[in-house]
Amino acid sequence: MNVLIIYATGTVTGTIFDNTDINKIPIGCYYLASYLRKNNINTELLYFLNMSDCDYILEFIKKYNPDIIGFSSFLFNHKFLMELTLKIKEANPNIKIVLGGIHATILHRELIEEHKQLDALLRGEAEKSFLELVRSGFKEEAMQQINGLTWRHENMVFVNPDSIPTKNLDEFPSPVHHGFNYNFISTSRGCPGKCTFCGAPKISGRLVRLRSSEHIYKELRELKYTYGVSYFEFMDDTFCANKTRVIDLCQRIIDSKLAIQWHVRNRVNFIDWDMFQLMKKAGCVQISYGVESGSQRILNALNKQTKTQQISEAFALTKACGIKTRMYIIHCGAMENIRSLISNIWTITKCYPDLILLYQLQIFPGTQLYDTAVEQGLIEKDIWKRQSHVTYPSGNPLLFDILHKFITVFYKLTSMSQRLFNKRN
Ligand code: B12
Ligand code: SF4
Repeated sequence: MNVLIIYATGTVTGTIFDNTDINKIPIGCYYLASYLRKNNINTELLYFLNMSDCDYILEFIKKYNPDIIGFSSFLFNHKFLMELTLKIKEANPNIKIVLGGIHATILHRELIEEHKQLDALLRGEAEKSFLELVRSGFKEEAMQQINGLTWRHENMVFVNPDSIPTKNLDEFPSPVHHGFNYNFISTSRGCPGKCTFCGAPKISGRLVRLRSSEHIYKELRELKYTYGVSYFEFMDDTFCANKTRVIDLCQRIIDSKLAIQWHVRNRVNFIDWDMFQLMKKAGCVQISYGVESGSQRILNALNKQTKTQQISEAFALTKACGIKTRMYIIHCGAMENIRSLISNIWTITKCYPDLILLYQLQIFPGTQLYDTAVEQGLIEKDIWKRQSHVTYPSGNPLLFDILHKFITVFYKLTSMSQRLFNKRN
């Protein structure tokens, strides 16, 4: 049995997306491939970045003679995936086509009903269910038993019960054990948050599950000594949520003199002086905060469950510990007004981040924001079928322009003062 897992972006141009992020292979694909390899399934992971030449991809696929191809789906690539999978099925109807990832999880029923080339979709985390599907040989009786599976049989669509996310994440092998070289590290799954713009809990649920510090440390060590990776990005929002685990991991890195540098994402409510001090010692060079807005009204509208006061405290503490800061701001289109603009400018000035990333609010199917926007008549329910990204309706474009210009000038001034400071010292 030959399995291919494919991450194909299509051509990403003319969107507000930053291609550098889109061109990063999702770590979930590595996990799926590793779990199959661990279970002796012949598996390859292919990626086709920023290109939409289906014939080229088809030729490439032929070389692997796959029985099953699994695609990782997002809103931004789903239109391309439907075109590509149709061509694959036309070229070889025996290949079973499976879709997984966030987009498939949310829109499984619509996708399988409308796209006859899809044989099955797996909802949620899928290491175990994908293995079961591969082993089922797509036989009806076996497929009925697979949780999280939406499938087609003789023109009928079946939606099996949801799968239960695996509690012990250490059960899954680190992808580095199975031949993958990467620097993104996922240390937890699940999020208790209810941010209106985020679909994450739909994939991994609200219960936070943590990998052990020992398991993470072994992964870092193996990546460093096998592939020479010395800069890592911890991807989860909740990395700092469990202080004991962070301290234990840092201590292992320090004691073993692993000599790595790393970057984490954090929430402004998970801050601690001792923890940050040790993180700095263990090689943490930057903390990114999903601030989203300096306006409490907007934070409440996004249900971010943070206070503006916590934002300035988090930045002050991080800087005091000698760690660089990155601030993510979301411009919320029609929700913005002159007061929120001033609040954003004030927050940036007060927090003085080393880097600011400004995004426009996106609306993804499956999020509360999407449902509300449909109810309010701001977007059509099936807009996702036509568009690869949906931006929250814009209000006064001047508000975005002013914020954007302010950030540009802020950068110029801060880098100038940084240069002067470096010269004097
Ligand atoms: C970390 C992260 C990133 C990192 C990814 C780093 C990396 N190399 O993996 C970066 C910053 C690069 C990133 C980029 C983007 N991201 Co992002 N990201 C996340 C985040 C916070 C965690 C993802 C993660 O690592 N999960 C852990 C892994 C193990 O799980 P997983 O990837 O979901 O994979 C599992 C299942 O989905 C499933 N699965 C996945 N693929 C497949 C394929 C098959 C065949 C099967 C059967 C199953 C399956 O099985 C996997 C194993 O259990 C999620 C939110 C979340 N918590 O899910 C957003 C999220 C996935 N990102 C999102 C977006 C929009 C993007 C970008 C488009 C943003 C941009 N402007 O560029 C790009 C997309 C490209 C990409 N490569 O991911 C959205 C997607 C929404 C949507 N409906 O499309 C999410 C859900 C956040 C949100 N706003 O709601 N992201
Ligand atoms: S944005 Fe972050 S904190 Fe909010 S629900 Fe998504 S993953 Fe959780």
